[in-house]
Amino acid sequence: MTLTPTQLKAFDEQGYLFLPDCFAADEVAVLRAEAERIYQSDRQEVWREKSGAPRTAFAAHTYNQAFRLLGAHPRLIAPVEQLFGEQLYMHQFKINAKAPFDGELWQWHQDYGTWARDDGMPEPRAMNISVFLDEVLPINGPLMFIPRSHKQGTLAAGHDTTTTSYPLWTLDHETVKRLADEGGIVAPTGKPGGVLLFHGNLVHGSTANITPYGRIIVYLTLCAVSNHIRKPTRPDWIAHRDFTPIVPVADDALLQYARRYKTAAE
Ligand SMILES: O=C(O)CCC(=O)C(=O)O
Repeated sequence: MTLTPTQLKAFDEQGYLFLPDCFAADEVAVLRAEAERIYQSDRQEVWREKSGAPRTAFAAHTYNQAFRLLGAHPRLIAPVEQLFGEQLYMHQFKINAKAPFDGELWQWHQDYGTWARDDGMPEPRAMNISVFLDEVLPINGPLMFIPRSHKQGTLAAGHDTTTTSYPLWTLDHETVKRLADEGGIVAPTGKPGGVLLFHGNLVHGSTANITPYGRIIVYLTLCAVSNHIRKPTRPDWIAHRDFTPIVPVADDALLQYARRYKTAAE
């Protein structure tokens, strides 16, 4: 999958792109079933909300075959390689739950702020590319972006270790208001199988989910290999130390796996 000149221009201007219908229903079904299985496990990589509901599961691409195939999927790797002009490694891999009723917020932040301060990443040459496993609705805690905020560089931030179970470098209200007055706020929504990619400096956050509708999104943080982290402080299952370039799998690898999985379950 290659981004068109129009998509490249939109990404450069707005800081994000939504690509609907990237993954088929069978591909999403196997990922969704495996995500639920992982959330029920008691692995250290499964991070929970204060209520005990799952918040995020880290590093599933290292121990789960469906997520391993997703983590090397050409539909995700190719557009980011195109944007950075070099091969990529996996800096972080998360399956964010935003659980029905209990999914808590993500404060306003820039991802690169955390990668730079906590992991020693030299430049914002990494980005999140996310796959919707549930329908993302205006009401179930969609990601909210401040368009064009990626043009502001890396902003001053404070280390918030108390608001949720997950420490994050967050922006103050004054900064968020100034940027929102300039760029507005958008919340891209869409069906399962849609993909959202966004610049490492794009300011974003999400509200709590008090609806009965869950909102699982998988985030691959893909980093240009030459931009590998230099001073990691977080565990290696949060900020990976394997800088080997990702070799994409075949485009139908996940689909074939999903079909075998479905047959075995019948
Ligand atoms: O999943 C969400 O709602 C937000 C996740 C996020 O902001 C992040 O991983 O940086």
